Amino acid sequence: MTMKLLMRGPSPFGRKGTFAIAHLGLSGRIDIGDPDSEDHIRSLNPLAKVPALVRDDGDALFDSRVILEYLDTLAGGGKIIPTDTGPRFNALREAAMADGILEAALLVTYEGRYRPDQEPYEPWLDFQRGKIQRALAAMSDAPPAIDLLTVGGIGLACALEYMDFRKQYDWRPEFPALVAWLEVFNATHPAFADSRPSD
Ligand SMILES: N[C@@H](CCC(=O)N[C@@H](CS)C(=O)NCC(=O)O)C(=O)O
Repeated sequence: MTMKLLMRGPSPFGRKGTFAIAHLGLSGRIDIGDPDSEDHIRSLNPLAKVPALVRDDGDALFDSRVILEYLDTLAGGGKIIPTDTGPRFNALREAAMADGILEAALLVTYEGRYRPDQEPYEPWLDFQRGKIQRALAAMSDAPPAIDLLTVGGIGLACALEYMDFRKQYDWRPEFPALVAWLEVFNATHPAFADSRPSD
């Protein structure tokens, strides 16, 4: 049985996985597709979130951080998660910060999606946008490496393009250094564009 990464097209957490698969040269070993149904993803992940990676034995791994660590192991280790202590924990902290941006951005989107008949609750949106703003400022001051790509850079690139896509936070005017960072990222890793959601 081939391994399969289950995700849904626009999922930024899923994109971390689809891009990492390409970047690590694992495309021939792992299929990518949608879950068959909500019940399907629930049966694999009680949290009912994508992505989930179904392994050869049918067992599923989640969440995206665990999946990226597994992909790194499959690729021989030390590729997107450094092995030396200093760089390793720096990359893991960057990844945690990027995931925090994504979580806050997702909550901004869900505020409208799951309360469709109500006025947006601005204090909650501001609270989430404050997290995004502070984390982007920190990452703009010390951006993740691009050439020696780690989970930190993967997470940040997915977070920035997710906010371009869903428009939860207009980050470009405020953070020109990150605009430049993303341009170099895309030029250095053309496979990233292939993982961009289309809808
Ligand atoms: N911490 C999780 C977050 C995954 C997540 O929030 N996925 C979203 C799609 S981008 C989802 O499945 N949401 C459905 C839900 O919250 O029930 C990860 O890193 O994989």
